[in-house]
Amino acid sequence: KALADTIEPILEEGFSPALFGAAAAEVLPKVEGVLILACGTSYYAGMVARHWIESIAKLPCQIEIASEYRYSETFAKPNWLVVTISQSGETLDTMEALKFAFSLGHDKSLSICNVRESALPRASNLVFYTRAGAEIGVASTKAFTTQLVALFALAATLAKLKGQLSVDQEKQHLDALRLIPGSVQHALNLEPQIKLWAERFYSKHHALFLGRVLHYPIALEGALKLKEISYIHAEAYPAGELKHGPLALVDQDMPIVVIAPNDALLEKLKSNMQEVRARGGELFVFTDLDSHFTESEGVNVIRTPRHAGVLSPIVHAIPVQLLAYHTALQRGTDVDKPRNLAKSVTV
Ligand code: F1P
Repeated sequence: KALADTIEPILEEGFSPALFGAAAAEVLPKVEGVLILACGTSYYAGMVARHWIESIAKLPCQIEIASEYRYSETFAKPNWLVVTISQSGETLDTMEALKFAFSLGHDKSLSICNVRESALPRASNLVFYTRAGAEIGVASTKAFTTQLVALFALAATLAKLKGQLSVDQEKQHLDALRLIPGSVQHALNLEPQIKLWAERFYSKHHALFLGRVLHYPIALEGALKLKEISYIHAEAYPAGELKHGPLALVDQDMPIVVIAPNDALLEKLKSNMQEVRARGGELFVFTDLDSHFTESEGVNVIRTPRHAGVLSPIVHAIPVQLLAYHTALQRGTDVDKPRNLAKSVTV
């Protein structure tokens, strides 16, 4: 529902500046680059968006961890749009990063936020409110997928304004967005299978998550959710980085979750998976319904819906979040109120 509600105005308007507030018709056509600032899960949404903005809008895009940005010796980039992403709209690090960007001379800002009239949208020229509804848990979950939808709409709108999106391409992207709530429902229906995996995860002390390019941030999200709510130490790597260090950690006690959509990188991922199997690591692979990837000794497979093209990260976010959720339930932790964490980090 959160996704369908967030997608609805986009399907009605098309990729139009009107989606981003009254001032957007004037501001967005001038944009020559995008600087994304965010923390945690919201930062991972920004990492996916960087690929969309560069590949669809053909604009340069930089992403910075908000808690670090204000300590860097950097400079303003003329006509760049500063995009903050935050579920709560109150995260202090993100707010301070935005103020720092303003102090450098940036004057165009967009807040992608789930809470109306919170600090970040109030401080920004433009706003897109995600419609994820109330996030009950401390760990951000459904906000993530709605942020991805908002960021995709931003990439496509900038592309259209820059003459990079034909009428046909716009239609294709809108059609793909229309299919997303159904695909996500399908992914949610995988819960019984994911629960069986969680029964094998909950006694583990460590886990690795692998993905590539658009799906590396999904691996990061899977690892963060597992850390936040089940307190299992988890790390995510771009699969090609395995051989540059983390492979040394792999043995029979290290489960390895792989985000393996049916895209051009699947063959490369397969060779990364063979490297893991050769060291005795057990693989837990999320692939798409239409991929030829199959189970074998030490390789467990769950099939998400048909490959969703560039929107695939939205669909693949669901099973990794469900895996963390069911693992946490098995461990008996409080999934809504993880220890040491606050809903919006305001200190
Ligand atoms: C950012 C965030 C969440 C994370 C955790 C702490 O919040 O890092 O992504 O799950 O609960 O806060 P926000 O800026 O998106 O509200």
